[in-house]
Amino acid sequence: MSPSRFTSEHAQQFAEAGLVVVPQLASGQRLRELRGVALTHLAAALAPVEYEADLHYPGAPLSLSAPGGATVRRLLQACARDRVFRDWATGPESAVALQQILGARIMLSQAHHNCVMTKQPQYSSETGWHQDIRYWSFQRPELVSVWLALGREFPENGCLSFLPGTHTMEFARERLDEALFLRAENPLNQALIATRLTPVLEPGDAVFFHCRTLHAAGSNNTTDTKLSLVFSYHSADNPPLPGTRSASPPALAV
Ligand SMILES: O=C(O)CCC(=O)C(=O)O
Repeated sequence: MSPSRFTSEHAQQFAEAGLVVVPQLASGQRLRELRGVALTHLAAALAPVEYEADLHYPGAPLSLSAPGGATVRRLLQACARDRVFRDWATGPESAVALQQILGARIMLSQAHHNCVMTKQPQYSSETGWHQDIRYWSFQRPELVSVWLALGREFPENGCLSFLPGTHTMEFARERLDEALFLRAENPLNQALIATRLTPVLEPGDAVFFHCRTLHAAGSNNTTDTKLSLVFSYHSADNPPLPGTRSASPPALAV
C-alpha cells in the first residue's frame, strides 16, 4: 500500500471512536500469501495452537475429547511460526499508520494476540463484550491492535462488533462479571450495547482498535472458516511491566 492509505481522517476517527477501518491495507498478493500459510498451518493444526474447548466460551465444545474438541481457535505465535506473518506484522502498512497514533517508535507485543484467529463452522464460540487490556500489563493502557481480514467478515460468520468511544470510559466493577466481560443484564450496559458498530470487512481490510475499546463477536454460522490475523502494538516508551505475562516473549521493534 502507499503509506498515505492511513490518512489524518483515519487518525482522527481512531482518536474519537477507539477504532477505525482501513480498507485494503493489505495487497492482493500479500493476502494470498498470508491466507495460504494460515490454511496450511490450520489443516495440520501446527503447534502452538489454542482450541475452542480451551476457552469455555458459549458454544465451544465442552472438552478436547468432546465432539468438535479438536477445533482450533488460534494459531499462536504468528511472528515465530512463519516469515510471511512476521513480515506483515512488522511491515510499513501497519507501522506508518501506528506512528500516527502511538508515536515514532513502535513495538510489537509477541505476548498478546500475535496470532491467526480462526473461526470455524459448527464448533465456533461467541466472545462476550470485553476490553483486551483486562489481562495485559503495561505502564499505560495504550496499545493498538491491527486486525486484518484474510477473507470477508460479516455478522453471519462471527465478525467483530465494537462499542465506539468506550476506550475513554471508566466502568464500575459491578458492570463486569468475574472474567471482566460486560454483564448483559445490567441496564447501563444494555444501553451501551445498543450503540454497537459491526463493520463488514472485505479481504485485505484492517480494523485498528484501542486496547480499551469494548468489542465482541458472534459464532460462525456459515460453512466456511473465517481467518483473521491480529497483532498488538505499543510505543517503546510504554513497555510491559517486568515479570508479567505481557513481558514474555519480548516485543519486536517495528
Ligand atoms: O473473534 C472473536 O471471537 C473475538 C476475538 C477477540 O475479541 C479477542 O481475542 O480479543
